[in-house]
Amino acid sequence: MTRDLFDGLGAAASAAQPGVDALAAGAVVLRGFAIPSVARLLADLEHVTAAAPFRHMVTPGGFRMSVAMTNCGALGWVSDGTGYRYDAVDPQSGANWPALPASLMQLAQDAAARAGFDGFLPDACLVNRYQPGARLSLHQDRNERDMTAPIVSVSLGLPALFLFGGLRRADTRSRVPLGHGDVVVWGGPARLRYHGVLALKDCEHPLLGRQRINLTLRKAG
Ligand code: MD3
Ligand code: FE
Repeated sequence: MTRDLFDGLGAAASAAQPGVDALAAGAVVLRGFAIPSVARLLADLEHVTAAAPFRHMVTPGGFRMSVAMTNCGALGWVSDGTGYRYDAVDPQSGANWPALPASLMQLAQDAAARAGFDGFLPDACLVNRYQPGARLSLHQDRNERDMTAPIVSVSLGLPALFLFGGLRRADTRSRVPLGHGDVVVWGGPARLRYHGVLALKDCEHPLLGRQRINLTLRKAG
């Protein structure tokens, strides 16, 4: 049973570890893993958002996303009327995206290794900001070139209910609470599962106020 839950992950994840929840094959929640790094992460994020402010992108279908986004790293995720893509240039400034802060790179590599993915080298970090009512509808992340690399996500601020589906859009979804400091590694057989985020409840977080920030580190290129 335990073996099945961790299929596709390395030996490191198979050992029972405190604060580590297996969501499904290939998906591991590291509860509170980012807590020791939060102060540094937030300071580094200030620089990122000063250079590349949060904005509401538009879907290819013409809808304004309720989640505000920006990016750091060599590549950034962009959505506009022409579709979704990774681009080295922020279309709003015409400049390259700000560099991936070392603190974020280190955290992502440590988390990936803990889940059994040694040698994770992300080149893109999508930064999502949820204010009360913001949500992310069910989708797959499939614009990245190398599907053998995991995605590492870091949640900060207000808690959210994450929707975790299957490989088909119509598959049943479970709801997973993700709170401040939680880090999730999604790889192997979980990499292409449908997922989304329910509308953020209006609460106040002691450090971040009325928002949730989610960082997703990816190997996009
Ligand atoms: C499961 N972000 O940016 S992070 C996204 O909380 C995205 O902002 C959500 O989905 C957020 O694309 C969820 C968790 C996540 C990220 C990528 C995944 C879960 C995933 C890829 C495959 C399966
Ligand atoms: Fe996603």
